[in-house]
Amino acid sequence: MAQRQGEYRILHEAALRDYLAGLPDLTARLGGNPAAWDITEVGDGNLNLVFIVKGARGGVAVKQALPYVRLVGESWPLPLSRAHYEYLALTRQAELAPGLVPAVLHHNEVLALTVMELLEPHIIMRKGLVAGTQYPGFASDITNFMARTLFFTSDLALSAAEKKEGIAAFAGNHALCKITEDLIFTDPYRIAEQNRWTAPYLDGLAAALRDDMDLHIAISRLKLKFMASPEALLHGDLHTGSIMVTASQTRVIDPEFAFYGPIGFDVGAVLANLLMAYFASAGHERAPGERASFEAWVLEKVEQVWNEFARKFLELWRAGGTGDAYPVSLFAGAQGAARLEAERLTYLQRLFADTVGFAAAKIIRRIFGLAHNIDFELIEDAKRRAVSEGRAVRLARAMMVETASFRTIADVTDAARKLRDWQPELSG
Ligand code: SR1
Ligand code: MG
Repeated sequence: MAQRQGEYRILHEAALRDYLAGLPDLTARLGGNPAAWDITEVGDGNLNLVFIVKGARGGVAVKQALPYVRLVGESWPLPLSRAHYEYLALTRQAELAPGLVPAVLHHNEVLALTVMELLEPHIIMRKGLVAGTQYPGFASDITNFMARTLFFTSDLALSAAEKKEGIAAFAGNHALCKITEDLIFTDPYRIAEQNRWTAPYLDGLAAALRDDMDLHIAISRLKLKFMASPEALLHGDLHTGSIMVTASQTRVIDPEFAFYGPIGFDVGAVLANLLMAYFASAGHERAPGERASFEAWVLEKVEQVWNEFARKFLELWRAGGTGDAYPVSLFAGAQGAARLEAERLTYLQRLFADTVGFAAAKIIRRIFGLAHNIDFELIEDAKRRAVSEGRAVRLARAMMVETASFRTIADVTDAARKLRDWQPELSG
């Protein structure tokens, strides 16, 4: 399936057609005359080219890494090797969480190109959330994905050797980690050329963030945890733009930021993006209360995602905690079993605190950093957008600096609910 030949070149439509036409499995899947295939570039992410190719019989999605950050241009080079790590992660995730990631049909290391099954009629979840759509299967699917991929790549499930081989396999993806280290954990808290926010309304808040030493300590602790806690194989960018959905199906895409890091970073990403969908919702309503049931659903999902994840992770640990951490031989007998169970709950409580902190970091970066999200960006009226963003930042600051005051996920949703109609002080 994986191929290594020739030299890297960017494949635009004609070159891509020729390339695919030379791959018998794919031409069979697409069907018809290659000259008649419909090829459209649909990439709206920050880094890559993405094509949808449709033939007489079927379709495929093609992703090619560019040697630079698409959002910024050639002035920001980025290694093509990210396509290799994405391929590796997709392959591992498919083994651990079958049916929850797109099937890889072909991969070419040199071209940094991966051909995947076409997810149709799935849409990017973030777009659905902006439209106010509810996804009944989402919490169950995403918690299966996270519990299984995170537990089975951790020291709780693996031998020390297997775990270290996993870390080594992804250690070269450090350029992508560096993006996260800069854009999430550093730049929003200092003057950085690429920062932006809803000016002038959030000018005061942006300045306050730069002077807030409690926040700087909290974000730096989280940054260290991100850099120095290889707990499990993370997706690494698990926002609602990396999830495709229908009413009944969920697929996790785009794991090019994959590496061994702290489990709470992935779980926090999902919660942060649901919380942003919640706060953005007020900016999308055309009449007061119009999206009340959607907003209630989103907060219910915030609770379910944490509670279901924790339950499933614990179940996997109880049933299969045969990794080299917590050796079974140290917890023999009824007393050992009871102490180990208490320790599992302590572990989950620590993981919850990490998750709350990382979720906060993910919110703040989308409001003051380089890469924003359409939840807020599609609120046309800048003042209304700033109000929604200001509420989200208020919650995020509390989650990051007063993390210990959030003991349960209901503490998070209660705080979010109380901020629904709070009026932030705006500049300008
Ligand atoms: C320069 S890349 C900006 C962001 O896009 C990706 O989706 C990641 O979230 C990254 O931080
Ligand atoms: Mg992406």
